[in-house]
Amino acid sequence: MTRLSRATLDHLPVRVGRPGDAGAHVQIGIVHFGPGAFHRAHQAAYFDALLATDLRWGIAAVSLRTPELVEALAAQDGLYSLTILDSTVETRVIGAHRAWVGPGEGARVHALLADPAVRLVTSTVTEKGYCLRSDGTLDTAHRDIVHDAANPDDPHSLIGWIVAGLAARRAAGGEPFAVLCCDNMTGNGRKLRAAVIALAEIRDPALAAWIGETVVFPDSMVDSITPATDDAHLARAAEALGVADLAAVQREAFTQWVLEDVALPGDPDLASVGVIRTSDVAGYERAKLRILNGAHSTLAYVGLARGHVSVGDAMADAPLAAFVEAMIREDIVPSLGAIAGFDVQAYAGAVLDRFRNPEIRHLLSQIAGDGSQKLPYRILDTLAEARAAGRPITRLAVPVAAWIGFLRGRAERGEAIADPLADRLVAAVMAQPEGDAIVGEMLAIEAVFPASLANDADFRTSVAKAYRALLAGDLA
Ligand code: CS2
Repeated sequence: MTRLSRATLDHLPVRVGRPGDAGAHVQIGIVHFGPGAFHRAHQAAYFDALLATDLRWGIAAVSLRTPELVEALAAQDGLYSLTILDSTVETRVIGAHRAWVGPGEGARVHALLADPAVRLVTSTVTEKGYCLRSDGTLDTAHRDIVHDAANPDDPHSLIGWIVAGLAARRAAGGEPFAVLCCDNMTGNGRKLRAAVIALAEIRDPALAAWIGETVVFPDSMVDSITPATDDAHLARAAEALGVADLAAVQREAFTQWVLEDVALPGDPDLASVGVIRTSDVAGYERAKLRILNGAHSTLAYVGLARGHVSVGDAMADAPLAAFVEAMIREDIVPSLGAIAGFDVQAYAGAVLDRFRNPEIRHLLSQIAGDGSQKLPYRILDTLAEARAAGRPITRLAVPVAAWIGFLRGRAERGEAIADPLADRLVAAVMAQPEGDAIVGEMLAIEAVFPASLANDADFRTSVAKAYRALLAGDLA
C-alpha cells in the first residue's frame, strides 16, 4: 500500500485535516527526545498548530532506542496521522517533525543540539528515562549515568545528552536552549534541572554553575489519554487516509499542557495554541498525577486482578468504579488543598467521564508497566501525606497491594514484567509463599518505598490487610 508522505498529502480524503505548517520553510527549533505515541499525539500537535503562524518551531525527533519509528517517520517525510476519539472520530495529519534521528546517529544529535536555531530541548522518555533515585535526585550509580560521566561526548542517557549539548553551547559562547520535561513527574522541570546540574558537576563545575545561572527548566503538566497504537488502529488510520501510516497515533479529544510561565528563548506563543502558562504548575501537576494517574494505576492493578482488559471494562465493573471514585473524592482530593481557579471535585468527575469514553480501548496492561517508577508520584506521595495528616489510608493501600499481587501473579506464571527494577521486584514477590508476608519483602525495596512509609506499622498493616482481601477476591 502507498505510504503517507508529502507527495501523497494532496490526495488524502478532504475530511482529513492537513498539517498546520506552510511547507518548505520550516526551521528546526526543537530537539525532542522520545518521540513515542504520547509526544506525537500531544506536544507535536501543539507545535503543528503553532507552525501555522510561526515557522521557527519544527521538531527534530530523536529516538535512540526505537529504529522502527525513525524508519517510519523517514519513509513518510515525518508525517503521521492523529486520530481524535470522541463522539465523532476525526483524523488529521501532523507535520511538525522535520528531522528524525535514530540509533547510531550521535553526530547528528550533537550537531542539532549545537545549532543556535534550536531553542528548546523537550523530552518524553517516561519516568525511568531520567535515571533518578526514589528521592528524585540523579542516580549516579545508574549504568547509563556511570557511562555518561566517563564518556561525556558519547552519552547514552537523556541527561548526558542535555549536558553535552549545553557544554557545546557554552564552549561556542552561545545562548543555551531551554529544557522542557513533558513526563508525568511532580516538579518535573526542577528534578531534571537538578539531575543535569549534578552530571555537569562531575564533568566541569564551571559548566554546572553556568547551567544553574542561564538555563531554564520549566515545570509542566501534560495530559491526554493516548492508547498505544495497535494493529486495529493502523488499519483504522489506513482506512481514513487511503494510504498506509506506520506512525499513526490516537488519543482522546481532551488535551492539556500546563507550562510554568518563565520566559523561553525565542518566545514561542504557546498560549495561542492552547498551552496554559501559569506560575502554579505544582497544583495542576499534583491534581493530575494523583487523581488521573493514581486512579489509572488503581484500575490497572485491581482491574487486571478482576479479569478486566481495558480501562473501559474496569469502569463498567460497578463496585470497582465506586471504589475508585470514593478513593479520589474522599482520600485524594483532601490531599490537594485549594488550587486557585481550579475546581478539583469537578475535575475528578471529568476524569471519571474520560475513563468511560466508549471510543477508547486503553489497555490496563499498558498502564500497569513501570509501577516502581509510577507509584511513588501517583499513590505513595498521597499515602505519606495522609499518614502525616492522620487521614485514613484503607483505600489508598489497595493499589499498592494490587501492584504487589500483579507482580506476584506475573512472576508465578513466568511472564515478563516491564519495569526497570523487574529483577528486584520478582525476587521480592517470590521470596515467600503466597500470602501477606510478601508485602514485607516488597516494602523493604528502598528504591520504591521511602523509609517513612516502609517503617510505618499502620501502613504495613493496611497494605497487608488489603493484600489478604484481594487474595480473597474482595476490594478492601
Ligand atoms: C497512564 C498515562 O500509561 C499510564 O501510566 O496512566 O499514560 C495516562 O494515560 C496519561 O498520563 C494521561 O495524560
